[in-house]
Amino acid sequence: MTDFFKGLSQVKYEGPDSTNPLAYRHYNKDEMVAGKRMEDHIRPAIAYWHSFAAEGGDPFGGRTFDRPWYDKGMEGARLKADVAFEFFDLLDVPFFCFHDVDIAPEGATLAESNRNVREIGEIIARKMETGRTKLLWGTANLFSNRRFMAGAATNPDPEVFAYAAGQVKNVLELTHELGGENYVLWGGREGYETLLNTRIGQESDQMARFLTLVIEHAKKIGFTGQILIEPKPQEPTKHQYDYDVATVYGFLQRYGLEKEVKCNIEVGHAFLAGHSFEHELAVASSLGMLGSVDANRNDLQSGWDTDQFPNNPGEMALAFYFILKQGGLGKGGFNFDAKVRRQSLDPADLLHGHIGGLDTLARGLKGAAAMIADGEFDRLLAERYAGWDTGLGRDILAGKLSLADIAARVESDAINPQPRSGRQEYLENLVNRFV
Ligand code: XLS
Ligand code: NI
Ligand code: NI
Repeated sequence: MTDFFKGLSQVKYEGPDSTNPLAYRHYNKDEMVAGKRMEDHIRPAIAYWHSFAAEGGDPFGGRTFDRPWYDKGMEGARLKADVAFEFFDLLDVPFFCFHDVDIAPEGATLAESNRNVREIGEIIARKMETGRTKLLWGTANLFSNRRFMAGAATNPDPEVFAYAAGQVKNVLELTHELGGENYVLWGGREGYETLLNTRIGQESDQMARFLTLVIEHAKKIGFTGQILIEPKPQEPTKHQYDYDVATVYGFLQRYGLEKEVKCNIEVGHAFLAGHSFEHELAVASSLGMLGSVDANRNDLQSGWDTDQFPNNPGEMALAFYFILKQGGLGKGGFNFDAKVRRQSLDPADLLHGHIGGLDTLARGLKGAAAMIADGEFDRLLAERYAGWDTGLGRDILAGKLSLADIAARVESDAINPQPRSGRQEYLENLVNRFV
């Protein structure tokens, strides 16, 4: 045991009336909701980077946090791993996620960096054997080092592509060995700053080649997890290629990869793309692309990815509505891609952030389950589209009528459609009844 979390004990469910700030008030992992344990619905994960690698910097100032593993190389990385696994146990959360550079320091060469990652990977593997924490997903950081400033797969220099491939091979294999259920590709700096020095078509081909190589290698090593792309419209580059779910789907289809990959949808990224979170989930679900979620929220004033903890149960209820409707996230889960603010210095602040986030998810889940059990939404939706199930609507959709046939039908039957209320306010009030 380290003494980082000294004096803090495992967070337990105490119910909505509890005033203990270090207890769950809604997240009750064994509670049955819609036929499944709450933990099995949410499959929450802790992000190694935000909780243990981030230093509290912003564009105007550097490190504010003081952690005993900073600047200590491999020794620091070992201490960080000890503290991370103590944290997973304290929160009693079943999963974590990591990038290669979160767990081990980069070396002078790819070989040295990969060796460092493997060495800490061994330590993590031993912790996972004795503990209950599992790996939701692994990923490679292909954006922090200056070599990636013009992208990884989409870099004008093929040697950068090759270097990135060498990193991904290592993390994908480690993810597989640790029993990871997914492998994520967020498009770090795959995008551009100015079109004056960028060939869009060429970069798209490079990105598809890279993804194809990853898919092939995953198959070769027997990785049966999901490969996930995480859309984001901007930041760090001015324009990110994986803009949103629909853009990613178009890209995958163009290269014949749409059956191989799903999406990891992040709340704040949806918002940056000018969508709502539930929009991205609904689109992904309708395309069979909803794989996993990065849970967080953005500050609505700031216009960038602030990665704050979720705190809006209503938004999460709509999210869970679409997730429950598609029968759950399968191998996916809810990764807290969220960090405490730079003035939140204390180890306990890490607990508060995750406790609030989990309670918010729990309320959302229960709200959505109640919405579905009540049945009114489904009934009204079915009623709204009922015309398409019979007669004219069915014949149009089945392709039985030409444009001329339809026009003739309108005249012969004197069709004169009468508008019906969309009842939005009624529906919004109905949501609030359940949240
Ligand atoms: C950054 C992304 C990143 C990915 C993992 O905006 O959200 O944290 O989830 O590389
Ligand atoms: Ni993310
Ligand atoms: Ni993000």
